Amino acid sequence: MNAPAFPSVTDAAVSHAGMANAVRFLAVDAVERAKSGHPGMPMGMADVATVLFTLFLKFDAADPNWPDRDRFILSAGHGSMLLYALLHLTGYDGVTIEQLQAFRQWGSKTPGHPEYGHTPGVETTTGPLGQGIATAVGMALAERLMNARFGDELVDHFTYVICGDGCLMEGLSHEAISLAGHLGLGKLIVLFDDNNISIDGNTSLSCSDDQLARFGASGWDASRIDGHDPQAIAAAIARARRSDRPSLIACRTVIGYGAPNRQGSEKVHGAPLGADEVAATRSMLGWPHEPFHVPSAVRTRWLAAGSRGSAARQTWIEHSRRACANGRSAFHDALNRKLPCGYAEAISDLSARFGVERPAIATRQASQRVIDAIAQALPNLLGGSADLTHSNLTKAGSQKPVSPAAFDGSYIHYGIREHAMAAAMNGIALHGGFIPYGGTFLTFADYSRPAIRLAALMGLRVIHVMTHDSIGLGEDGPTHQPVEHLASLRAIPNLLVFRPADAIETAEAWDCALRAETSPSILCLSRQAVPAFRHGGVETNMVAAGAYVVVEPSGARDVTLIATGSELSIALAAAKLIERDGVAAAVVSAPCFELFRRQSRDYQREVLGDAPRVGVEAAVEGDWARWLGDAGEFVGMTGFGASAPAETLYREFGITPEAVAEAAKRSIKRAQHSRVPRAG
Ligand SMILES: Cc1ncc(C[n+]2csc(CCOP(=O)(O)OP(=O)(O)O)c2C)c(N)n1
Repeated sequence: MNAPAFPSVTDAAVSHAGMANAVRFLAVDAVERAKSGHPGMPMGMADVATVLFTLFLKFDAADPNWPDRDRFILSAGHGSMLLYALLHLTGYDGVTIEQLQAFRQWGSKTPGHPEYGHTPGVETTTGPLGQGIATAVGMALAERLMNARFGDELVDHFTYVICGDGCLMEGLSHEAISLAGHLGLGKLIVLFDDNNISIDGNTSLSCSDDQLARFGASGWDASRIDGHDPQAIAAAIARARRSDRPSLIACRTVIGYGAPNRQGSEKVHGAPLGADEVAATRSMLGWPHEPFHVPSAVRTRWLAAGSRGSAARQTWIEHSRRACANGRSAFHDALNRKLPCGYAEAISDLSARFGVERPAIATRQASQRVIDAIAQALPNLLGGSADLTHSNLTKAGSQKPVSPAAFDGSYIHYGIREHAMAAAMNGIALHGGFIPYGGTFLTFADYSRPAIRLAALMGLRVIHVMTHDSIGLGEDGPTHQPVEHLASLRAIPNLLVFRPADAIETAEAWDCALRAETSPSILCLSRQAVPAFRHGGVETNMVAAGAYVVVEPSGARDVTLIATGSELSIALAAAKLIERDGVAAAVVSAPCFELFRRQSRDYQREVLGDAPRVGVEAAVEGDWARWLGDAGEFVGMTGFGASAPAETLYREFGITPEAVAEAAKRSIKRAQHSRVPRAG
């Protein structure tokens, strides 16, 4: 817990300046070679990063995934070369000098912005400003939660963030800072690149915030230092590590430090310096070396920094071995991404019960029953809601709220901070040890969308429980009624958007989401009750197929009705209506387009059939057309909803069994018409 004894940063054989300049010039040379990138930030923050990595950061380059390592988040992702230079110099496998020379090129380990899972040592994908700091809040929270469960010997690390003015101007930072301050995340330390410059010029163009006062008001320790004075940097970090509050260290720096004609100006933010300025910088900083050359004494000292944590890691391995002396341990179970056997039993018992009871309840209520049924079998399930717990029905009876005095809890009251909730859940998933889920209304998915997109890009198992999923929510009106959200969320690659139609499908959707180790999920759930249509006794998870046949007529199909969620019962009623007129309709439930897309062509054809198709969903059409074909028709919304009881809205907006029946008949006619060969 105490600050490490650090040598005077100037009395080692290689000076601090030599170490920091190695970082600076790798960044300068890589940006120059790529002819694009951001040299200013790495040049400005090289001193801070050097002090952090050589004296404080607990890490071992030989094992980038050691669970008790400190986390380092480069929230200012545009300064990616700062991170790549550090990873290279400290000896991360694969981050070679050739990779730095291939900065921003196809297939390299050094993409424009840091990408999780692509480069060892990159803890999260950053680039959209503000995401890194908010993700880090989730990591720091996960650390405390794990610490409360497993103790200092197994979990005791810091989360460090480098962010810039841009991250702090983003609204997301406010939510994140506020949440971290409330929870008293003392092991979160933010190093703010306080250089007063962003792309347009001086930050005074657009911002007059007193950042220290702002963080102070949210319960942080906040101080300002000279970001080029290694002693001051070290002292501030040491102080921050002793604090029981999160800490902001505003590091006053000069962007592009050392570039004589460009430093301190926006000109150095996001463009190569150019050959003349690079030469002038070499001369000003006393760095006569060829591009990409690091003198061996400097290299040796950096590599030593990279293995500084080796002894701590060995000690941790011993502790970890002791923890599972009897073969298994709760700690290792938590880190294991596989679901325990107890979970499988709990979820299949519940599905069977739903099959017998056939409850006509809202899918959000079914979800509540799922959570209650699995919470104890899944001790690493970490729930929460953005202040809609009683509407989202996200809290299991057994879950205790998390608070600064109770990190052993497993339910987070995120407050009305949807975006920070989504980003923090990403951080929790990245940290390891938990499966996070969090609730809000589907219409507010837009507030969290940037973080959801990053979860999909990173392939994180994060579960969003989004209730009140259509006009079916009724009287709250069009502000609260999602219409375009399903379509827009389905457009995000690798995001599983589920819209279950009854209690059994809800249990199956939860099961899919929990088993999706490399995809985030959104469970879109109804406020209003829906009838049960599935019977018990089906062992297979039907939702996992994305879409499946619910009703198959005995003879050939005249039409196929495809619906999701609360509209499935409308499709089923429509099928009965047209049956009276001798029309044979199949009914397909399509709870997850993305999973259906992943099925074989044969299976898709089998489900969709050759007959004309009608889609039913109380939302805008989006990409339904791809499933409906030329003759098909969509019954849904074409604009915003309105404030009225749900039944009135369904009637007024024409989403009824009668309307579906009419659409079916029209589709059949259209199909027949198109089959008649044209004369002449
Ligand atoms: C959400 C978001 N908006 C805009 C951008 C484009 N952008 C990249 S860096 C930057 C300016 C950041 O300024 P600052 O954090 O002060 O970085 P510095 O100039 O000090 O490197 C902007 C607007 C972005 N990456 N993310």
